[in-house]
Amino acid sequence: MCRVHVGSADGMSLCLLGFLLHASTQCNVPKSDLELEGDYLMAGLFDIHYASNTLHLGRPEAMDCSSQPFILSNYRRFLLMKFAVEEINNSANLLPNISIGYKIVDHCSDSHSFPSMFNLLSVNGVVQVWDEPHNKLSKVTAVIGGYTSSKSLTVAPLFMTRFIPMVSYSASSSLFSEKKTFPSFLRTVHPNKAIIAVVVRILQHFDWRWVAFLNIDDDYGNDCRKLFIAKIHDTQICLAYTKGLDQNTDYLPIFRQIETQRVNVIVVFAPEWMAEALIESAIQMNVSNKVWIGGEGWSLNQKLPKTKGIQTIGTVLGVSEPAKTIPGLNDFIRSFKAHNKHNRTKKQTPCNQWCDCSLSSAEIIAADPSFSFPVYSAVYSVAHALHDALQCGAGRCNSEITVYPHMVLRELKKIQFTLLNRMIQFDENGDPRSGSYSVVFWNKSGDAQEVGYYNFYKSSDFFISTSEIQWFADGQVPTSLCSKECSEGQMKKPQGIHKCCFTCEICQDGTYINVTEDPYTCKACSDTEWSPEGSTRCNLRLVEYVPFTDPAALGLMVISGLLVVLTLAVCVLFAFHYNTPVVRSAGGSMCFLILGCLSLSSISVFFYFGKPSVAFCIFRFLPFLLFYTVCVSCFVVRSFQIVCIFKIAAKFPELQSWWVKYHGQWVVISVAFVIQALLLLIGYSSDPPKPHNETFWYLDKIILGCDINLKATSTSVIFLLILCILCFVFSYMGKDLPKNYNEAKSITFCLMLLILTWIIFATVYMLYHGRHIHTLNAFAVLCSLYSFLLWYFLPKCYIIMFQPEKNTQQHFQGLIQNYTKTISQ
Ligand SMILES: *[C@@H]1O[C@H](CO)[C@@H](O)[C@H](O)[C@H]1NC(C)=O
Ligand SMILES: *[C@@H]1O[C@H](CO)[C@@H](O)[C@H](O)[C@H]1NC(C)=O
Ligand SMILES: *[C@@H]1O[C@H](CO)[C@@H](O)[C@H](O)[C@H]1NC(C)=O
Ligand SMILES: *[C@@H]1O[C@H](CO)[C@@H](O)[C@H](O)[C@H]1NC(C)=O
Ligand SMILES: *[C@@H]1O[C@H](CO)[C@@H](O)[C@H](O)[C@H]1NC(C)=O
Ligand SMILES: *[C@@H]1O[C@H](CO)[C@@H](O)[C@H](O)[C@H]1NC(C)=O
Ligand SMILES: CC(=O)N[C@H]1CO[C@H](CO)[C@@H](O)[C@@H]1O
Repeated sequence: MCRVHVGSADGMSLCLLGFLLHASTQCNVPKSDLELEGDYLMAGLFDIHYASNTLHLGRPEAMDCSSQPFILSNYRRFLLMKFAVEEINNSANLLPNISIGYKIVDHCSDSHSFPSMFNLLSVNGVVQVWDEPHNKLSKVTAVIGGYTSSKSLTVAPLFMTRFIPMVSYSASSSLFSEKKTFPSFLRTVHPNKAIIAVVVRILQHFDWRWVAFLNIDDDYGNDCRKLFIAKIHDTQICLAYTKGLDQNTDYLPIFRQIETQRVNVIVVFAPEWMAEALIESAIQMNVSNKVWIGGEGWSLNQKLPKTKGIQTIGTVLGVSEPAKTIPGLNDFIRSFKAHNKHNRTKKQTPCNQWCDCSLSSAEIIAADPSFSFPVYSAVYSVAHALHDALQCGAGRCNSEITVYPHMVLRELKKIQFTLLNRMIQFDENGDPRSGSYSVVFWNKSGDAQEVGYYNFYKSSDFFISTSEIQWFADGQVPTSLCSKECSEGQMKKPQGIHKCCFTCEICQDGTYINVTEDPYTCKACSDTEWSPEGSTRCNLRLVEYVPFTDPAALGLMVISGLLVVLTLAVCVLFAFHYNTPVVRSAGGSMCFLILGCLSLSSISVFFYFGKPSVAFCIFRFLPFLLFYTVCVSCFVVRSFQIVCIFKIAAKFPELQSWWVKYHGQWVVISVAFVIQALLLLIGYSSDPPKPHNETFWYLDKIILGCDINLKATSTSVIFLLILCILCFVFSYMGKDLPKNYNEAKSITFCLMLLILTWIIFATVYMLYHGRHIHTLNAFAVLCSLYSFLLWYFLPKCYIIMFQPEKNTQQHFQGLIQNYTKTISQ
């Protein structure tokens, strides 16, 4: 039995803390496969057996590993170390004339392996604690191992305190990159960060966003999970389900949960033995149609891909270090087995350096080859460091130098050599500086077929050959989504805590969605843009207005020019026949004022076209409102006078004399003009009309127009309206006056036309909102002007020119006499 005696202290229970005291270990070590004498020793930690942590012992004692379950792949790794040491030993270039030996420990238990560790550190059964002469130091210059992160964490402090380099071939937890805590820890395997990056790349490549993550509940598995969650944080991947597993886990509820959540992709980070249990129970429980993504621990497993029913669970992908055959290893294993055919009796089991391994060489060769190269390169790294520390070269080494572990550590950090075409070099954290990963697929013949790679240190190039993978779903790449992706133009409305679960809602018109920016909100388009329902972008609205070159605009401007010409012609005609009764009865000099105002009003028409500016908007309404008011007030006065002459004058003669005396007509017209001018001035100065972009009626257009502020302009419009009504009332009162001598009748008719025009315009305005509403508005203005010109002035021109017999004093006298006769009857 391997016993640990506490020397100067008196408590046996302090055994495990013995390294603080002056402790000694006593192991009578017989010749074993796990040990080799040499000038310098390497320790090797290999989990050849596996003892569960739940094993409880009654007292502190070393564990007998050989009775625990055997792990074949680790046995192969142990043989690989043996092979590497032998190769180095026989090499003429590396460490010439120096022999290296090893002490390999079966590191089967996490908590019960301290005696073996103390054995490694001891010299002649004594563990040095204080700074004592160097000659009493252990011959162990470096440790190769350990295998799992947890076990490495437990024993690392023993080696760290002495700066004994620990080169692990498999402990990938991120913790070991922390050089403050693990100053002499290096590794030839990539830290978990790297493999998690590959797994996430695979998930992204196949667009799997709804995944489950199962991990062994230890330092390795939990580190992987932590890194995975951090890595997917900014991606579209959601972690639907996660669970830490141990050997007592009941898998049934886990698979049920995964099934209810409809997760189709399961990432598993577990060691070989756990993955075997997991996959076998998945087969048993009829789990089907899943994609499994394995970590390095089991992706190159040799037994599982050949298990019966493995095809039913779905497709298995894995990430592993690239397959690398170590030349000569298989021959070595065969010859080793040939020399060790005889059964050895299990005599003494010193410090777990015993293996009763009656296996055939074929079985060993076929074991899981993962971590082969890391083991091989770890041994070589230490040898190279030792080589450098001993200043070896040209067939001999400097024999004066005594090498201590810290010297090996210093050299290890600097080494740089090529092994099997691969560069071996450590970065400042003791992690490998370069490397790559393979993506493997478990094919129908039960092999891990390489289908892709990931080169993460150089340019992060990633490749995966989808066509080589035979999916369970008839060649279709399986999907794993919580909710189906929304179709274009739809926004995601989150449901629950996961960003992957949502319902889709179509974006309303006038809004758009840019999924690369934010898939969860429909953004509103700006005022100058538009979009139909379900848009991914906004379109510029079409800017519309009536340009001067528009045919309708040209036509209206010509007509309005014609108006000016006509009024001028009428003016000339009236001026030549100024003293005739027709002109007199039409208003005499007032006619010129009316005609002038009609011409001035027509200025407005020109400002209905072109791109509106503030000035355009002002001139669009101002001339018409102002001068048309004057026109209408003239007609008010005319119709009032007619009524007055024939009806009121008789009853109120003093009113008529007052009217004549004070030029009542001009007073009224001036007052109307001043009132309207003031109203417009106040209205426009408080809030002048501005260009207005009409976007309400048409989704895809902007109609440029003027913003008529009703508050500011309504008073002047109402004033004009009142004048019109007055005019209408007066002219209507005179509708039964003498035939032919009847301005009142034509004024009524003009006003009727005017009102009709604007009623029609108002109706159209309510129904039609296109750009030609402005053309129609100009047309309505022209109609208002022409109605007076055509129906009031033109008949008089006709009489002047073609019926001069009616344009005589006698004719008028006769008419009036006739009228007075009918009145008096
Ligand atoms: C090899 O080492 C032995 C002692 O370890 C020494 O006697 C011998 O000279 C060395 N040979 C060479 C070539 O250095
Ligand atoms: C799996 O399927 C087999 C046969 O199809 C059935 O006998 C067995 O009970 C099923 N197991 C479970 C856990 O559903
Ligand atoms: C070795 O032991 C196994 C059983 O442990 C036995 O079957 C086998 O015959 C033995 N071989 C020799 C050479 O003794
Ligand atoms: C499976 O993969 C192995 C190794 O890559 C290959 O030799 C074999 O042909 C593959 N089998 C099938 C059915 O593709
Ligand atoms: C969406 O947003 C991205 C990032 O802001 C931008 O590069 C892209 O052009 C946008 N797509 C569209 C259609 O506007
Ligand atoms: C109206 O639209 C025109 C043309 O798109 C633009 O230049 C102007 O700034 C807009 N005006 C307002 C008030 O939005
Ligand atoms: C155990 C072993 O292989 N030892 C070898 C070490 O290397 C020398 C030559 O350098 C051999 O003679 C030993 O047999």
